[in-house]
Amino acid sequence: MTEPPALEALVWDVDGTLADTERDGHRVAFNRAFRDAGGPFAAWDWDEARYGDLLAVAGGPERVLHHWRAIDAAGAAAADAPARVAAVHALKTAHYVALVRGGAVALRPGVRRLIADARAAGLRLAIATTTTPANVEALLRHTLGPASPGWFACIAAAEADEPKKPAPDVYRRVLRTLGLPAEACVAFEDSAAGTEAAAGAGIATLVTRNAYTVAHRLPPVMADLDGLGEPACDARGRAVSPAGLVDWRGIVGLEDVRSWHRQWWQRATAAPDAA
Ligand code: XBP
Ligand code: MG
Repeated sequence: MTEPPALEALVWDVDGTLADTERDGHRVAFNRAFRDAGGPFAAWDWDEARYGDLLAVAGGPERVLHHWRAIDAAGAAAADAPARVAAVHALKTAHYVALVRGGAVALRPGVRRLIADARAAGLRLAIATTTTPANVEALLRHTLGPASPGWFACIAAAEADEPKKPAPDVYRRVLRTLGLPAEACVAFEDSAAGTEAAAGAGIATLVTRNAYTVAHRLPPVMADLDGLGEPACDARGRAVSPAGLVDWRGIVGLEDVRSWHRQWWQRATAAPDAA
């Protein structure tokens, strides 16, 4: 068995992982944009359940087009449809940024603590997200402070022509930018698509499920939890151990992340008959 690589970087998903942004942030922003845009969008109003279904489609513009095709295939196929989608999504991003700046979205428990501990320990930080760059900037600045975007060695957000999660492209872009092998990183994700993207890039993943992703079927992960936990509020779930995934409860600290990362790679590199 080869010695597992040292952990050098934490790679964070944004929506649903750093913060529960979808229900009270993105969904509200979309609905406000639909009202502003009028025309074919004037009567649209995504409730929590419909938005939860639409989260299966990565990317806001893609989500709008998917819904439009479902309710009016001819309208969605019109020559001006792409421009209308782009325009309503630009309105949505403006509303989302305003909502974040207005305090509509808070970091999930434990995120601020773990990021601070990782920085103090000299680990590098990165972001791998499907969302629009302006959304990441607004969330980081409003929740972690104006200097916080500079804490991240790489902020990989939605880029034209790059396949979105569950494609691994955004995580591979982070690895290239960091100049690190996948084995030296841990990804933090909330969803099946995000975890598949990280796994596709070969990165061990710690999942913190949320209300929208509680029932997602995941590929193998190093930890499958309901959060990172904080004093008086333990995280619960399962985490890797020499015996495989076992029940775990507590407050996720950097040493837990390091231990799970080490055990994940020990199991991954163990000779098959030793497993
Ligand atoms: C979540 C997404 C994004 C957001 C909406 O990204 O899929 O599409 O829901 O943001 P992740 P946009 O979990 O990878 O952070 O409207 O800017 O796409
Ligand atoms: Mg996510």
